[in-house]
Amino acid sequence: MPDNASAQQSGQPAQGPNEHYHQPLNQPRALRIGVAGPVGTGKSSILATLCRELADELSMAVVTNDIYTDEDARFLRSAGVLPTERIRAVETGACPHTAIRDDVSANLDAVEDLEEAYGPLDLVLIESGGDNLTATFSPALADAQLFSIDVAGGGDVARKGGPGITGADLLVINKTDLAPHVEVDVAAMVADAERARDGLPVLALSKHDPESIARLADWVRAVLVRHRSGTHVPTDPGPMAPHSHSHDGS
Ligand SMILES: Nc1nc2c(ncn2[C@@H]2O[C@H](COP(=O)(O)OP(=O)(O)O)[C@@H](O)[C@H]2O)c(=O)[nH]1
Ligand SMILES: [Mg+2]
Repeated sequence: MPDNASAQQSGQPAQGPNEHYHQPLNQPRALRIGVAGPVGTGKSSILATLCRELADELSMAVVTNDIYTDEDARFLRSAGVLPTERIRAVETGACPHTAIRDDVSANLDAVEDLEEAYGPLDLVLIESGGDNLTATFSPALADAQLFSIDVAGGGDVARKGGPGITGADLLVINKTDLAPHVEVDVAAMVADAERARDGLPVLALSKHDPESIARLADWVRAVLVRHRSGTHVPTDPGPMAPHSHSHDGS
């Protein structure tokens, strides 16, 4: 149903399972959302959660990036949240951050293959390999990006900055259910993050907290509305931590 629902929304005729689809030139391609952040902060879990929440209303696919394995793709396939063939792994070799930032061709090929095979797609989620704490997506690959940190990393992570924390379209402070166990004050962590982000949104999330999951899904829906109306502008959080100095020659 999601394929047909999407096709009808976009004015395309509904298709049978064996028909081959080509993206019409005048139709916006799928929204591509990147999910970055340090290893273990819950990126794969966020992808699984979003698939669970949105796959009934949107036609979706997933691309994962791993150094030598397809571990993340296998986790997501076994979670049963999307048809397995809609989950592709890009094996990046030594530098997963390069594959999402400097040379995004393998990722773009994976996204385009998925669109060709299962299109029209509404949403493609891309998980970063996460070998680098500050890795961010190139806007040539991700239209919008979410950066994930977790309370288990300590309450001061949000204050330490870095391009994902300060500039990603959404900062997720994940695993809030663990906060009491690691003596972190979630409200203070959110406030620190908000100060670092100059008005960009911050979301306290736990896979065990349905309200927070609903807010995450609503953020994706809102980006999709802007993407479809042509008002969403992909931005680059930047390759390095922000710094301030004058460029006016003074
Ligand atoms: N308690 C708790 N654990 C979580 C949450 N999200 C993810 N995890 C766990 O954190 C670990 C790492 O998650 P994963 O999604 O693989 O992180 P990734 O390396 O960033 O992709 C796994 O054991 C998850 O079950 C959460 O909201 N709460
Ligand atoms: Mg993962």
